[in-house]
Amino acid sequence: MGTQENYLQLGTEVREGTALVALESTVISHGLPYPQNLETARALEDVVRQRGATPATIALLDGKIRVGLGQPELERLATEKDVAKVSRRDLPVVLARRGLGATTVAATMYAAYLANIKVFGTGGLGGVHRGATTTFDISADLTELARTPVIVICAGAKSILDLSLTLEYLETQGVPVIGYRTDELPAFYTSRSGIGLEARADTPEEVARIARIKWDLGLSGGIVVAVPPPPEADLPYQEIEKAISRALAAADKAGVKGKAVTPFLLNAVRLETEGKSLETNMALLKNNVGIAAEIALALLGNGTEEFI
Ligand code: PSU
Ligand code: MN
Repeated sequence: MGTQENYLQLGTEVREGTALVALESTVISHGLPYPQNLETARALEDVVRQRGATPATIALLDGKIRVGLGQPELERLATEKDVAKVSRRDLPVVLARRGLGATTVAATMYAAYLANIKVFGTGGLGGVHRGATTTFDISADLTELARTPVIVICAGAKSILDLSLTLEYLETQGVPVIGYRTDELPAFYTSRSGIGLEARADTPEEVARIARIKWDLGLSGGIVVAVPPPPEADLPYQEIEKAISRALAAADKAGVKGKAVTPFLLNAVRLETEGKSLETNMALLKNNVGIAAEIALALLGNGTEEFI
């Protein structure tokens, strides 16, 4: 791997583990409030371990991409005020200044690829923002999915985004979006979006098989596995939509731009829906990383019997 190794530091558990599951850190530093962010970061690692897989939480620290963090690093990410939000473009900049950085889906995918990790569990994906036709605000998560070979297990995306345009963009970029035990794109807090999906898988093995074939064919890039929130945490569509419109109006009024848009909206939605939405957020994260662990284990099987 040449000089890339100079910037990559794997934790002991990651070096020794199999069935690795990447976990992101932007959700810790910019997606959830303290102390639920720290509790969730720990709980997600535990869920992965309980399923027999190995968690690899990813962040930037002291000029290295750290893959597998200890408790002190998780605590710093959860509590420090000026943690950089690191997407693909920010990786070299924050490494050069040896800053503390929380990785987005895009940067976590790239780091996972460097560490040879194929599976990544998280909450929500970035996407095409509403009004992107004039703002050009399209998350780098989508272009990363087009080029980096990692399976991202998530609850779709929040409807702070234009979900139809997000799907169109992923189609253009050749990224399969697979509904996990569903035929409808989940909209993060709710299993309902009204948008149908053409691909579906009902078992981790089916997902592993699709991934194996994609990569065997030499098709570059990732795969989205979209998992609805667990039934007990599924919130009514109407309730969430109201909160999201208010959050969007607040962002518009405040003139928020660039990388600040998503954290601003996440925070505004959380304040609008206090309590319940946070519970849903934590529940779906745990559910998603558990499924990610199962997919990582399924990928270990060689799967040849399916092709005989
Ligand atoms: N959506 C969520 N929760 C999150 C994020 C998105 O519901 O925590 C985070 C993820 O890290 C994602 C990033 O990769 O925001 C996208 O930011 P942007 O839209 O600036 O690309
Ligand atoms: Mn953006």
